[in-house]
Amino acid sequence: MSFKTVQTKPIEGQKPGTSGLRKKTAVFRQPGYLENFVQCVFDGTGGAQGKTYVVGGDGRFFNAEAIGIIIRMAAANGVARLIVGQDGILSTPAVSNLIRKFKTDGGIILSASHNPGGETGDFGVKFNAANGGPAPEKLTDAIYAKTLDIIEYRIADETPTGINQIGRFTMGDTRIDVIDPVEDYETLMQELFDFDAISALFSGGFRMCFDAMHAVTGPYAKRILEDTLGAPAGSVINAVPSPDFGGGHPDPNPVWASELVAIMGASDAPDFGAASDGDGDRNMIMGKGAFVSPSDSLALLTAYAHLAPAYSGKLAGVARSMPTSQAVDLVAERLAIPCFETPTGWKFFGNLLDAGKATLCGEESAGTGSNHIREKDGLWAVLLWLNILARDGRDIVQLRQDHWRSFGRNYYSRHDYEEIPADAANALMTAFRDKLPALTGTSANGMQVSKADEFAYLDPVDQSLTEQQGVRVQFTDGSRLVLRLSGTGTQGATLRVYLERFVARGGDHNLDVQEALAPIIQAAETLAQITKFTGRSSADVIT
Ligand code: G16
Repeated sequence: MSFKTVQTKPIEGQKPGTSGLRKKTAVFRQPGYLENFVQCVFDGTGGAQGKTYVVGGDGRFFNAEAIGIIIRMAAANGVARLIVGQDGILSTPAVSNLIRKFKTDGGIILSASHNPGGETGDFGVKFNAANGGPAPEKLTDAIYAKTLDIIEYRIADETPTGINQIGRFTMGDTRIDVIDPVEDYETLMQELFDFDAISALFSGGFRMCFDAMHAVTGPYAKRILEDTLGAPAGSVINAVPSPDFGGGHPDPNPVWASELVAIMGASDAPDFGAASDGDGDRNMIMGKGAFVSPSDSLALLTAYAHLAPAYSGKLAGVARSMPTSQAVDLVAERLAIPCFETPTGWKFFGNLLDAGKATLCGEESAGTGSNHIREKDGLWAVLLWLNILARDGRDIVQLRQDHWRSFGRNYYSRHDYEEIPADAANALMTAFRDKLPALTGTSANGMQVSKADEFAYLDPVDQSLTEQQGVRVQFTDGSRLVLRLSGTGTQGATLRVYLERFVARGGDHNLDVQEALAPIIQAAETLAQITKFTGRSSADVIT
């Protein structure tokens, strides 16, 4: 086994965003691009000598090649042991679990999550720390700093050939364990949930459809839902992962998961529908003809989590990202538990989970999870829902209706303006930010502004301060408007407009969502002048 040191130069733009480094696949395939970044991950986290890492990805185009490069670099950098999913496949939640279970020094995940894959799609690399969670900002800052003055990387000459078979091989002093990607994850799920109750639900005739969107959860869902729990064969659709996700966009929302939406809208729809994304950390939940918004799902899961064995005691607390609707706040208040509001990005939940301050966390962007790992977890959310439905007995649509009757409904939607020029997006945000101090007390589209500010987060555990995390306008009737720029896009800028309107108990909870939100949509246009700055008269994606 021979290793070499390759001279290199800094490559511009290797700054990790909301969730790792995401770029066009073609950018990652440029000579030295991946190698530079991986060397900086090793160097920026204190060196790789003697360490143990988990490595896996969502199977998108370039996954296998990238895993090969990472194994060669790990061997040349003196890594003691790598745990790699067979064929280089591991879902993001599975990586988080393996890091924690085997107490490794961290893990490298190859994915651009819900972004499309393929030669012309996106690719990504994310480092997760020893707690199993996405690297916190101090680590990503240290990695980025290394990318600015890197001069060389180390790599083995030989390409590993053993990752397609479960077993063990070595490269130099590095031991590589190739494992079944599903086994340890399934064991964890069995510890958390009442599998007997869910099996009984299926044997009683309950039907579901899980859309794996040609992405990584296919093998996980098939094994757990169909083989172990007894869901009828065919309950999991699009179950074979493909390098370009079957040409689709593996983002589980009503726009991109249109096949599931059609199935759940048919007259013979199954009782329950769900989907997950490219790397398996997001989820979408549906009942017959009904989309359960991620914010409502978080609120309902918080209200009924006690029906699952792992959450039968009192929850320590709950956390949501700032733009997520305030529906869960109402549940937390009734349960008398704290509710934390964090910036967008799962990494901000890590400290709260590690400190035992929160048990459940969730985001409007289809992420829900708990203290079982340090990532959001798509299949976990599906299993928690199944556990609740099995124990409660009500149908999911009825359960949600009863919830609104008891707590009121937070109508919610997100409008995305994609691939707008970065200059225009920044100008819009700057102009809006400048208006904030004068907004309180004024009215927009007939609604009174009670508060207008830019969200900054003081982490209650390590006291770190994160600023400029979204501009928000609160109205006196409980409605809310939030604007921020996405940190996960790979082309231009994406403006996200988050809209929320609260209708209290006794009000009409069955309005069309966009109609219910019309006054706030109009207020967003008046205050932020979206059409003027972006040249767009409507959003590209409305979820
Ligand atoms: C990532 C983060 C999430 C975040 C989402 C959207 O998800 O892990 O915490 O909510 O991006 O971020 P943005 O609004 O900045 O695009 P994923 O599933 O893409 O890893």
